[in-house]
Amino acid sequence: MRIKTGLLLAAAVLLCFGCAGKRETERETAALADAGLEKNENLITVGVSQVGAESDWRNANTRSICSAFTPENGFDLIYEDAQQKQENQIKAVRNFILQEVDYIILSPIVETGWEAVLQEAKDAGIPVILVDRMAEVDEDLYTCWIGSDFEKEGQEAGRWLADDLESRGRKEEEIKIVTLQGTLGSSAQIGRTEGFASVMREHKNWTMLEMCEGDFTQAKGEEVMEGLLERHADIDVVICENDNMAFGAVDAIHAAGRTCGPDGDITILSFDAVQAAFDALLAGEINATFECNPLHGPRLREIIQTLADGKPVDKIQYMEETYFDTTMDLEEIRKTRVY
Ligand code: GZL
Repeated sequence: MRIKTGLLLAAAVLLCFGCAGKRETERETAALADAGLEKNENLITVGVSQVGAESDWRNANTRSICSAFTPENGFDLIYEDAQQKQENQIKAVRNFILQEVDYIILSPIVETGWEAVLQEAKDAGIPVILVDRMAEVDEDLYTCWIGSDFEKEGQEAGRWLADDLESRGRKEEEIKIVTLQGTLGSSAQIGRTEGFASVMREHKNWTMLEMCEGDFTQAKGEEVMEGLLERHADIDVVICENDNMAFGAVDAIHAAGRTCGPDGDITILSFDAVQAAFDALLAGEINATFECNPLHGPRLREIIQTLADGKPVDKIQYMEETYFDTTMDLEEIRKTRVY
């Protein structure tokens, strides 16, 4: 796996030699070799632009991808962490193009703003595979997308809440809800928000008091939940659009002297189902978490190997997912999970 400074060196080298993006002179090749960036023609070079390291889910996703694209598996991986900034992802994709990688894998932090750079990748003849989140572009600008059905995840959470309220004899009760949203404009946030809203519309006695962006991080989740508790004394349910925000929400609820979880006065529903969420379920701090499978690495490797063999791949590919709550044998279940 090559490092970021190498990308900058490559860009500088190619800019010095007239970066038509083609290594046509021996000097370019020698300069890139000096920078430790010569392309190993025996390996498939894959440039990966990752959102960041904002959550346990993201780190599990990164581990899955990086362990799939190794030299032993026939790959040369160039990995770029965008630190949750779209401009860093766009720079990374442009660097991948300069280095003439064989494939680009991109997890778009938000859905908009990708048309130009993905057109550049297409003009350079480099296939782009979108992973995890979607980009709002013409579908001829990416080869395929693999990820989760976020709207279905949101609907599952809504249906779980309806069943839980009914089991508690609260089916007709006025229920006050707040939402900690993920990064606004990201596919996960858009889908989960809309999916839950579609079920809310079936329950006229449910009210969404307020939705605030928690950016998928624990710190922001805690900060946002503090504000919500100050503004609303009557919260019954908190929808957290990922586990890390849920952990922050739990801390804020406890700090405010309130209780949450199956035996508390505030129900907490979350998404991702990372190992720490199992800890929170077992501690009785949250009620349920809706799985978002981050293990894209093996599927991505299979996709690239299929493309490298000149065979077609499905345009849209969903991951298998479920949910977990405190009625289940969580200690047994967690033993079978790798994230
Ligand atoms: C979902 C992914 C989201 C996770 C968060 O596929 O995009 O981003 O739910 C992560 O934990 O930050």
